[in-house]
This record gives sequence, structure tokens and C-alpha cells, in this order.
Amino acid sequence: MDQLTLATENSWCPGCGNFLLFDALKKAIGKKEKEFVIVSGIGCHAKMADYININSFYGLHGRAIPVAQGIKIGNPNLKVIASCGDGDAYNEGISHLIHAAKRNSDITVIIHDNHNFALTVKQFTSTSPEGFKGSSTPEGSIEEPFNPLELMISSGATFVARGYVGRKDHLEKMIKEGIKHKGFSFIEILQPCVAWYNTFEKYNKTVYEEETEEPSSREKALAKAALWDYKNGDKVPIGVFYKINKETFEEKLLKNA
Ligand SMILES: Cc1ncc(C[n+]2csc(CCOP(=O)(O)OP(=O)(O)O)c2C)c(N)n1
Ligand code: SF4
Repeated sequence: MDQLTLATENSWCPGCGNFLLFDALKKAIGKKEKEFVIVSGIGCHAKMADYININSFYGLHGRAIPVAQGIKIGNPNLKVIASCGDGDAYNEGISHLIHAAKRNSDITVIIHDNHNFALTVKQFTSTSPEGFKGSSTPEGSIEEPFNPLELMISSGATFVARGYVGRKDHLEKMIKEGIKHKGFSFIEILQPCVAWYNTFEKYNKTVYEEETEEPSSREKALAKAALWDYKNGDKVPIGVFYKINKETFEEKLLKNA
């Protein structure tokens, strides 16, 4: 067992995409674990706080982000990662996500997007595709999903990226870049849930890596984000979509403190 894994019993389903995500995160953190705090919401994704040998905090469902912001204000030297689910951040805690991006709070948000509320047995979320059949939509969801990358770019995030657990080295790079970025960094991570919505086969065929030539262009970032409309899923770019430098919320807040 590596130094960043605790000996706690792991209850993720065998084959869950969270194992690959966990690996990529640990590699991105490397030997600098004392500089980090991980805050989680509630759900399968959140169990990472139990498994990782790093200072961590369990928030309420949907409330990892305000806790992470509070920790960052309390000790700006820490690197704070909020580890959230799609149900957690896009449904329950959506206003926190939008406002943290708007403030350019200097935290890193990683979303384990498995397109369902997995721990509570397959309810649809904001990124479930139309027609998604789950325990709250037995006839299939009649709603269209939203596009979180477009939302984050429009809300004020200064680093926006997407990764896929099936491309672990690339994902590690995305997480490292997000951590390094000064300001609000947002990484949507495609994380297949083998129990309720197994997207490994689909994403293995449709995900492709693409460098963004001009990451400071908002228009180009939005155009790239729109390439995947979450409906047909035949073209899913991963990589950094948007990156700009801007004074952070904590810098402004603590300037005259
Ligand atoms: C405020 C609140 N609402 C609902 C719940 C019940 N609940 C616990 S975990 C969970 C699902 C989590 O889904 P998601 O955030 O997508 O994470 P996943 O399990 O898919 O990783 C829900 C609805 C809760 N604990 N607190
Ligand atoms: S229910 Fe889905 S997300 Fe949760 S541990 Fe199992 S495979 Fe992973």
C-alpha cells in the first residue's frame, strides 16, 4: 500500500471509476501531502476522504465548497481540494459552486461526474442524459442535462478542464495543473459508475485529448465546451478549456487584514 492510502476498508464496487481517480489524485499530490486538505461532500465520491492519508473534512451533501473556502481563508498557505459528486455539486450545492467560481476563490474543485446520485441508488442528476432510467425516473428523464463547463466559464472560474479516469496520466496532469493554478480551478472528471451507469465503453470510444491553443479566449473555450452537448456523446474533448490570471478572492480579502 502506498503512503497516501489509509488501511480503511474500501467499499467502492469492484471496477468503479473512483479507483482510477483516486490513483491519479494521489500521484498529483505526490509527497507534498502536508500542504493539502481534502474536503468532500456526501456520496460514493466522498469516501475518498476516508481512504486518503491527508488531512480531510467531510462536509454536508453539496456543502464541500463553502467549507473548502473557509479553510483557505483560515490558512491561505494550504492547497485546498473540494472533492464533489455531480449530484453533490450540480444539484444540491449548485449555488455554492457558482459563487465560488464568481469569487475566484483559490481552491480546486474536482467533480466525480458519474451522471447519477450513485450512493442512494441511481437517481438522475443535472448531467444525466435525457431518457436516463433510474430510481426516480423509471420511465426515463424528460429533462436535458446542462453543460457544467459552459456554466463554470460563464460564472467566473479562471481554470476549467475536463479529464477522464480512463486516461489516468492525462487526468493526473489536469489535476496537477488545477492545483498549481492560482484562483478557482474546476475539473470535471468523467467517472463511470459500473453499478448504475457504466460509461467506460462509450467514453473509451468518444473521449479524445485536445490541447487548447488559446486557453485565455473565453469564446474559444465556450465553443470547445459546446462540442459535447451531452446528448449524443460522440465527441468528448478532454484537456484544459480555459485559463486566465486574475486576483483571487483571498488576495482581495486579506490585502488589508
Ligand atoms: C442534504 C442531503 N440530501 C440528501 C442526502 C442523501 N444522499 C446521501 S449520498 C447521496 C447521493 C450522492 O450522489 P453524488 O453526489 O452524485 O455522489 P455519488 O454517490 O454519485 O458519488 C444522497 C442523495 C444527504 N445526505 N443530504
Ligand atoms: S455505486 Fe457506482 S460510484 Fe458508487 S462505488 Fe459503486 S460503481 Fe462506484
